[in-house]
Amino acid sequence: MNKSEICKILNIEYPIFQGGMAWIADGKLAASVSEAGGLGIIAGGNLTGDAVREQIKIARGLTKKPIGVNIMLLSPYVEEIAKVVVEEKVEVVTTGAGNPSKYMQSWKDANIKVIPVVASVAMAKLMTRLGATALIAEGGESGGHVGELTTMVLVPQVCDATNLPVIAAGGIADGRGMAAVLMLGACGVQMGTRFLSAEECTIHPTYREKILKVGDLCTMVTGKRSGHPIRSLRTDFARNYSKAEYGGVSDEELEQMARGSYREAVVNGNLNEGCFLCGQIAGMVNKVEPAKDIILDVMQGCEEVLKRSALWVK
Ligand code: TUI
Repeated sequence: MNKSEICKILNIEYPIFQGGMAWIADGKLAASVSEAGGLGIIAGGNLTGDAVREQIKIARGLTKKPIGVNIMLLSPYVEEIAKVVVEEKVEVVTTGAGNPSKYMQSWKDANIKVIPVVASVAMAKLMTRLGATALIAEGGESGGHVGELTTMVLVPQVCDATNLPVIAAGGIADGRGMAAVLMLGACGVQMGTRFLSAEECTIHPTYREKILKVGDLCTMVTGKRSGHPIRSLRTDFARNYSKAEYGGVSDEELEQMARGSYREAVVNGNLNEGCFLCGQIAGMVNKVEPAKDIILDVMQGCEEVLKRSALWVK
């Protein structure tokens, strides 16, 4: 395949980002993706600034290639992480779950390439105006915090609203998905759920087994009442949370149920108290393999369908 514009801007080989999955995307996973030619991204999640710094150092010990840090804007440690990425001279910052406006100038001053996740055209326009390097347009098929729109409708509208390179995310796990979003105007993809099956991804065996086994209807969205909708596996925990949400349980009790639930899933594989974040595409993730093989499989699959696509025209 020809080189994507985002590869030239970021100095990477393949236009594939690994999503900054909270509690999951550590320095080891990020380094393996970057080393394989994609962009590995360390999840800031709810880590402290120093914990993020430690993961950056781990990644730097494993690869010389560019790496990214995702800053989850609802984190209580967002201010310290915003400084750590500058001090550690991280090449790329992605943001999620909010508006990163107040940090953009300081990152740009440090020559960091800033690539916010947007879930609406309005946010895409604002980020373009504030000098973002590129945008990640993430549809609600993704795992974790989701916006209103699907990838299919968000990506072309974001592409029309900006002159920046657009990376598509949400519901993409193979070459067909990648080819499809290239048709919508994107120049690359971000995948989270597919990388849950990477050999280098450290999650509890129960989490891993679920991802490999589940089918098309495996996820649900909870948390709409709190204003922070979250897509996760349809487990007993998610069903109970949903019942509580619509059954008049107090905000405090709901908060108590959710507290620590991402970590509980990733570290302890606890199906009763853990929230297993997962995208709708998990039904297509069936095999554990090195991050490198995942990237090559998606690139080869994409090239194959793009070549065949010429058959549609006279
Ligand atoms: O951020 C994600 N996915 C996530 S974050 C997360 S941890 C979390 N903890 C507590 C509450 C909520 C989440 C788990 N998964 N994806 C990127 C993403 N960003 N998806 C949607 C958005 C988004 C939504 C609204 C980005 C900007 C935005 O702007 C709203 C505004 O106007 O401030």
